[in-house]
Amino acid sequence: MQIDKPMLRVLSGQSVWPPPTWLMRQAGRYLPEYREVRAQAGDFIALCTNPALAAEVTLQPLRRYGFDAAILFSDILMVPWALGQKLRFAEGEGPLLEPVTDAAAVATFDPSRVAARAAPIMETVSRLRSALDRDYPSTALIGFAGSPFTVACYMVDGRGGGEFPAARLLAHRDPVLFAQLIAVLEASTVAYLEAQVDAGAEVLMLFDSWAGVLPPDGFERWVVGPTTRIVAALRTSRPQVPIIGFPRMSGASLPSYAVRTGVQGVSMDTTMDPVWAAAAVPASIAVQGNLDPLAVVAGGAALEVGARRVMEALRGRPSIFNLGHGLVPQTPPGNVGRLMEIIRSDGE
Ligand code: 1CP
Repeated sequence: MQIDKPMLRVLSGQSVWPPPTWLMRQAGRYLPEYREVRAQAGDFIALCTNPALAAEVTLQPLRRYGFDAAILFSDILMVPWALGQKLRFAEGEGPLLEPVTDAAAVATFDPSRVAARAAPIMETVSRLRSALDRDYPSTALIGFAGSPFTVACYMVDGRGGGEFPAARLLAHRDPVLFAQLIAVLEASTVAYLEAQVDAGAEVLMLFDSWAGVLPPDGFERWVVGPTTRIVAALRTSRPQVPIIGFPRMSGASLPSYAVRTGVQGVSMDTTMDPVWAAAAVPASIAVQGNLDPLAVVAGGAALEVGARRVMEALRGRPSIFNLGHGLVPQTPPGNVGRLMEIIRSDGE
């Protein structure tokens, strides 16, 4: 394990300054070179399951900006896809799935087949690890999955959008069925992430993008419980690999989520006061975040002031600079370059 990588040092509890930096959705539509490969691949699933092209788009932002981490180019919905749920990405509409509404649908899902069906994604991970070892030896490779609750939201509602009325209602109306779906996703996620580690991932991230829609008892049962069990399983089977959790929009629950789930790092969303979070999360757990992605679109004073405010909050504790959510397609690539200059000139 190459502990000299800044990301791995921070996730082992050390402070590194300037903080290692990567950006959620650092590969994607704001980059013209991504749009070119995307057009060549045809549809989005074809891109995610083509190891040569998926590795290429993962590496594109490293060539421009030299981030401290590369994140596998894939999607959280590749787990439902590997479970056999019908999935397509409609142009301009986001993901569309055949909604899961009953026990018969859940019974068709077999977690033990996920890693094998996702073999092309593991091949991408393995190519990426070789490319990093050769060309970017201090850059860490992040593998990821969605957390069970967030993935279940898409599986039950069949689409994105952020409200997920069908999934939230199912959790209330038929908690036994919802728990069965969550259990399938827990087992699938562990197997899928273990396979990513075996292919070369050095850090894992769990995206719980919609954790914030739940009431407190739901947050406990559907977010903290499954995440704690997934982290425990991975810390036992692959103890060398640190895990970052991202319970988006979970507000004041962030520190207790961080402590109780056993993660090595926790990601702050855009709404969170980083000064508060940096103090409230124990210093043995890294914090990651949380510049507003729209400050990167705006550039100028919004970017300078926003970036420096986050930097000041992160100083003196294990931290990773990132955004509070993903880069958006209208981001000018030059503003990402400027952001990296601001971060890297600090402390010189
Ligand atoms: O047309 C395109 O090119 C598709 C746009 C796109 C991209 C670039 C999608 C569809 N997914 C991705 C890549 C992706 N998704 C990555 C790897 C790239 C990187 O970070 O550099 C990752 C980590 C994700 C994770 C993901 N997908 C999340 C969790 C993070 C978050 O943004 O909250 C979620 C919620 C998704 C679902 C998804 N996939 C794609 C879209 C447009 C959405 C959101 C749908 C919605 O709810 O509106």
